[in-house]
Amino acid sequence: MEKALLAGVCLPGQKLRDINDSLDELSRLAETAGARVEKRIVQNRASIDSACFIGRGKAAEIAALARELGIVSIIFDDELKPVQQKNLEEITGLKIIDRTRLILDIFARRARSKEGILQVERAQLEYYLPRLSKRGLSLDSQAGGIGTRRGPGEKKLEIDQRKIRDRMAFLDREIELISEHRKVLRQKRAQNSQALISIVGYTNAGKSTLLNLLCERGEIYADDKLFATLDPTTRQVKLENGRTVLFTDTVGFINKLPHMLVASFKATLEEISGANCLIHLIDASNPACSAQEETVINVLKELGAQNIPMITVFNKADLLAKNRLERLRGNKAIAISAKTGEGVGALLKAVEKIVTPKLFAHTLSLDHSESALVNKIHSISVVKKQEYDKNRIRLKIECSSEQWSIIQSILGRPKK
Ligand SMILES: Nc1nc2c(ncn2[C@@H]2O[C@H](COP(=O)(O)OP(=O)(O)OP(=O)(O)O)[C@@H](O)[C@H]2O)c(=O)[nH]1
Ligand SMILES: [Mg+2]
Repeated sequence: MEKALLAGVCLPGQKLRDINDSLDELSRLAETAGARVEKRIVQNRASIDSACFIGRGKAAEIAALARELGIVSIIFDDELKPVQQKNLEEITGLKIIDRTRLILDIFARRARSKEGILQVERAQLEYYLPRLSKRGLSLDSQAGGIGTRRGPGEKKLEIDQRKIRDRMAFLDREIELISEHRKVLRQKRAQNSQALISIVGYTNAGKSTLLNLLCERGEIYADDKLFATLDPTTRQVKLENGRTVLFTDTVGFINKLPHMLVASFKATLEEISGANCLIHLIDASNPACSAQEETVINVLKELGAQNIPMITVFNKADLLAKNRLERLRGNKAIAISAKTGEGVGALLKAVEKIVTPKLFAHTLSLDHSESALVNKIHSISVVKKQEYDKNRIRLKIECSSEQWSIIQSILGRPKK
């Protein structure tokens, strides 16, 4: 494993505790990418140095220390400007990686679907483009991430500026097609009155674990890793009232989420902005959970999803002290454990309340020649009573106004 040093800056008004929480997270990101963190350094500064991010002297000091400890890369907790990165490389002679690059590399390793791979590549190219030297992108800086193992989303990127621009335009068109396709799927679901519930939250909050629990299949990849999930997964779940709804688990958010990822993951993130209801899952056992909650709310605003009905859910209740759990529940919060299933019934009730449309009672009287339609009516509405007499099949049903229109069109005429 390659050794790395983490570097952060503490500006006036910032709390050292928050900087340390952020470095803890950076450390997990670095480990996920395959590095071993040997040391962290935080510099107190009045402002960011426009040329080197940290002071030039500090950079030289870090380089000397790194050499002594056999460290090969310095990872900065913020996105560096291209010029800062270049200057730091020159001063230290070491690999300079920033938070954005680290996250992009992890995304590239995790991407499995065509959609994920295209979107990651689009974000990577946007990151690399302003970092190209006149000579073109040096292969060094392209291979300059942590480790050498390549994932399916990681490929050798184009090195010519013009070619990169062409490729980005091509990717934009492909992503637009995926986005259109997803839109059609969402419209179809809406026509079938199937509600879409999107599980959102900070990375590692337990979103995939919850979806596994809900669909009782246990096949969705969940792991104690950051960005375990990139591709959205949708599963049908039957609520207690018999209604079938769809739950989607999608990519998690993180503090300082690179803007190019939000932009290029458009197709994936529309599963959130097109949902009927959001479950905001919070890892209540994480000491930084309030800051994480705020980050998620801000990203949701960026996606234009702030007005979708949202249920806030505190997860990992099994790890919480009893008094904390009692306090949460005393405040009427929904606290669950996606691991043990505790509290999940209350969550499903809350979902049911939001997504269940107003139902109306109707009576249908069908001819025996129309008996083939009875199964269809069952699949669309809740059949309360079904009777056969000599001449007719009589049904008492409950359904929404949209479902009633569908039933009427199936029967080919208004039928009372
Ligand atoms: N103790 C405990 N662990 C949990 C619970 N829910 C999830 N976990 C663990 O938390 C880790 C992350 O879970 P995931 O379901 O992969 O989290 P995620 O939100 O999908 O994460 P990303 O896909 O990375 O965004 C895993 O190790 C889970 O086993 C819970 O209720 N209690
Ligand atoms: Mg996941």
